[in-house]
Amino acid sequence: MNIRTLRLSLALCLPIFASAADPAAAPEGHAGHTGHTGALLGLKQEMIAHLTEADFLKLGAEPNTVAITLVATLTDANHGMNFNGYSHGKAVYKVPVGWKVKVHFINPSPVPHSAIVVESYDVKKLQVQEPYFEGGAVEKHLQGIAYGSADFTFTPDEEGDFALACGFPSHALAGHWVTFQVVPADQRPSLKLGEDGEEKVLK
Ligand SMILES: [Cu+2]
Repeated sequence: MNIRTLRLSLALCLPIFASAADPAAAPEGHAGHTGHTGALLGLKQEMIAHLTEADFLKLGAEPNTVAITLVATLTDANHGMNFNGYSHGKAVYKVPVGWKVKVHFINPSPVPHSAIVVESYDVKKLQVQEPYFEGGAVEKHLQGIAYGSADFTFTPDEEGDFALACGFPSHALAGHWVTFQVVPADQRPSLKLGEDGEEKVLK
């Protein structure tokens, strides 16, 4: 790992994230979420105002497909380096092997973020060049996207522990990832939000 590069990229992020540290200045939260301080993070609220937790994981229109909406910086948790408000793997997606996964990535913030599916231990790397499953990343995931959205689709063909991680260098190391488990084909897709959350299974 190149520590100098890491320090530099963290230093570039800190002035923006540091301004979000004062919870007393937080405006009203996003419906259904706590700790949402979008104004301080410079979020374009219109990009996420329509979303609810039900959008985070849905069955797709076709059989054996799921649709995931992944919002970078939905809240100020982990200095904005979260997906749907969760970081450090603390939201857990489970998808059966062989199902097609359509991801709608949204970043309403001015700080570039991205999304890429990686093996779980790869979140400790400064950067990952390629997604583990073909198609499993936004384009130019190392550059990231600010104030934008992107879609990608992949079909995991192997069970195991993976992560949906931010591909912008150093962000996954800082906790910008959620857990993505590919489970046996006879299980149903599910999502658990937070360590104390209830696992919601899609019927
Ligand atoms: Cu990020």
